[in-house]
Amino acid sequence: VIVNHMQPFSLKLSLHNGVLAPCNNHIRRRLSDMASMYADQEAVQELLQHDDPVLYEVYQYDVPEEPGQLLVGTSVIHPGKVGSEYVMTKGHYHAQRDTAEVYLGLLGRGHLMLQAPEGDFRSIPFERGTVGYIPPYWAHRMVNTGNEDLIFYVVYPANAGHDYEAIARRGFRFLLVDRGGVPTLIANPRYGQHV
Ligand code: PAN
Ligand code: ZN
Repeated sequence: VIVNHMQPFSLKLSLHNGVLAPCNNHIRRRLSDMASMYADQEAVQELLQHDDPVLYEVYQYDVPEEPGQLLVGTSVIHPGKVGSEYVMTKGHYHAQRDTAEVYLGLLGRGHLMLQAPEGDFRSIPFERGTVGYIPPYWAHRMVNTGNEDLIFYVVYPANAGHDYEAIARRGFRFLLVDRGGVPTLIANPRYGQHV
């Protein structure tokens, strides 16, 4: 008996620019959408006086958010820094904490930062061909440490949902900053103290 009438489908993913077609959910995140998340608030204000740049984009093909379904999408993080901190995603826990995710690097260079609720932290270097496995319960954020777009493909349970609140409030334990051209992890001086 067929209980699920959803039809099979295919999408085209551009391996050059990450665009997914068709795409029914295109998200653009600007600096003003995550201004409080960068450590150097003077640099944020300085940048916002001139411009409100798009920092990253997500192309996703939404399907019903029910158990058993999978969401697929690409993320394109543009290169750059806010102060000495590299451009990054907001980062989140899945609202449904016991859901995992897979990231596949397609273009560019970066680091996948992961943090468990107890504070355990990992940073995984990412490049074309890297497969990152994000286990259930781990918060995750991608950082573009290169000078071109960082593009990666993701697959995760459609009922996972996103909890941005905890990361917006506490941040990650470490920041990824440019120290003389070398991506370097430093302790986050504001960890646990965001507004
Ligand atoms: C990814 C992320 C995407 C953007 O699809 O949602 O890279 O990052 P933020 O959602 O943290 O802004 C994913 O992890 N989905 O679950
Ligand atoms: Zn996720």
